[in-house]
Amino acid sequence: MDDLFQQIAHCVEFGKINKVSPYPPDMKGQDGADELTKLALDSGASPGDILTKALVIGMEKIGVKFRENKVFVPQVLMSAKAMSTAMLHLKPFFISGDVKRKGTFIIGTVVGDLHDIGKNLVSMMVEGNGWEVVDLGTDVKAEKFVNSIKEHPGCAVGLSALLTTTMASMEEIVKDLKAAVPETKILIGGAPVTDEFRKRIGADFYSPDPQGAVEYLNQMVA
Ligand code: B12
Repeated sequence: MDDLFQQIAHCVEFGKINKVSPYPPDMKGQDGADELTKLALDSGASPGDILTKALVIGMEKIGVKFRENKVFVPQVLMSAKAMSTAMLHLKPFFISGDVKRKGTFIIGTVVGDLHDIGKNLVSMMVEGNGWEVVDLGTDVKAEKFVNSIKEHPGCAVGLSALLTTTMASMEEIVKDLKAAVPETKILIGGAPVTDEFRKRIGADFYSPDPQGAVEYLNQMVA
């Protein structure tokens, strides 16, 4: 089974979705994350093991490569697509409660801001690492974050901002969240955001990339 897990991890790392997918060219015609995940389930592997010993490993590898600028956004999107295709086979087990997630991560781009590419990457990487992700989309007001946090006790929340103007919205939202749900950990990111800014506005964690968010969240539940 370990060999099959390694093959699935490899498919996720290199963005091999399924047999008919032409990407990456050197894996053309081979089974992808889709077929191999089904094979692993049919062979008796537990959905939890497929998630943690195969899919998460592949996503971690691509996350580290992305942080080190060894791969770029399109490769990460292919990996996320391979991972989410495999996840379709596992979803019924998560829904039935047979497999536990690490926790819930709520994410959104702050009010006034419509940029969502970076936010989606963070969302996919966190989900690929075994978290349930609630994506509130873009242009999200504090109230919507607060309502969602209250529906998911013990969750963490991520805020994304890409405009210098919406960094002000981020500051306001952090203030509102700290007042309404002080125990909730707040992660922030987006191109103009810095750790200096995080300290100033009182958020809990800043990362310039999705992998940092994954590592912070994982150590919360370690
Ligand atoms: C694509 C884009 C758009 C697209 C957005 C499409 C979409 N669906 O997202 C469109 C065309 C809609 C757009 C619109 C605008 N844009 Co624009 N846009 C960009 C552009 C080119 C790329 C942004 C991007 O996706 N980067 C790639 C992603 C992967 O990077 P990222 O978002 O930074 O995310 C990474 C990290 O920051 C981190 N991260 C992100 N979020 C989070 C959250 C957490 C919790 C964590 C831990 C990490 C994290 O992880 C990600 C992966 O590493 C940038 C320029 C640039 N090169 O950055 C301008 C840019 C951001 N836009 C800009 C502007 C001005 C605008 C507009 C105001 C233009 C206009 N006059 O209408 C509007 C604003 C609309 C609005 N209200 O939001 C300016 C902002 C200037 C500023 N300092 O404020 C930029 C910098 C361009 C420029 N040089 O002038 N834009």
